[in-house]
Amino acid sequence: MKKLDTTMYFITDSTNYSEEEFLYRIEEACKGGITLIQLREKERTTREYLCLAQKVHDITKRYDIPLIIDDRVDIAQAVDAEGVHVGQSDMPVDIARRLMGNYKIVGATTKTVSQARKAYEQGADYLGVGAIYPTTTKVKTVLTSVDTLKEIVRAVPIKVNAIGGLNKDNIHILKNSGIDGICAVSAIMKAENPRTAVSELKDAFTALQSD
Ligand code: TZP
Ligand code: MG
Repeated sequence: MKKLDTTMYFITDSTNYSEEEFLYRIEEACKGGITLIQLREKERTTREYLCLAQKVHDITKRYDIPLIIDDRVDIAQAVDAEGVHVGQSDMPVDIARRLMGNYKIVGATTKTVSQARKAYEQGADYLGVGAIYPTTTKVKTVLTSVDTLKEIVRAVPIKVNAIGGLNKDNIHILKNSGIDGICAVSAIMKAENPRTAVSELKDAFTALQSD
């Protein structure tokens, strides 16, 4: 596995976009400087998910940005994606790790310290923790406090990203939390200009880390 950089992790949502517009936005986000991308599809058939994953991977490979597939180890393997992301109701991390092998990225969603420790022990490379703020993205989730996020950061030696309602104007609450990066869907996906949105969000996160 290449060195994992979760600093600016873009999670996609193709809802309400034509395929052409969706792929264009992904390419723009790549140009803006995302460091990791997750294809997250909840409504598609296996065939549709697979075809879209192939097209997305064709783009991300050109920019050397690792592609993570949400929920589906089989799709990740079928398109030789760089990794898979599993939630608490998906494939358990240890099984995902066994199926994906040691050279692929396995990420997990965790909302408590015990879930985080377990995911780490089972072989996760990074954790997504949230939702920090209420989100407009379709997801079954509850809010996670910044205090819990900080406890998780201290509890595991792997990368921890915050997720949920994050944008350039509200990530200041993550200052001194020790996180490695931020995950964003809407702030990039729904932006008028995804490329600019990425670079602004990335700048805001870098500023947070430095001052
Ligand atoms: N898990 C917790 S919140 C969330 C997921 C997948 C969605 C985040 O989307 P947004 O638009 O960045 O709030
Ligand atoms: Mg999932």
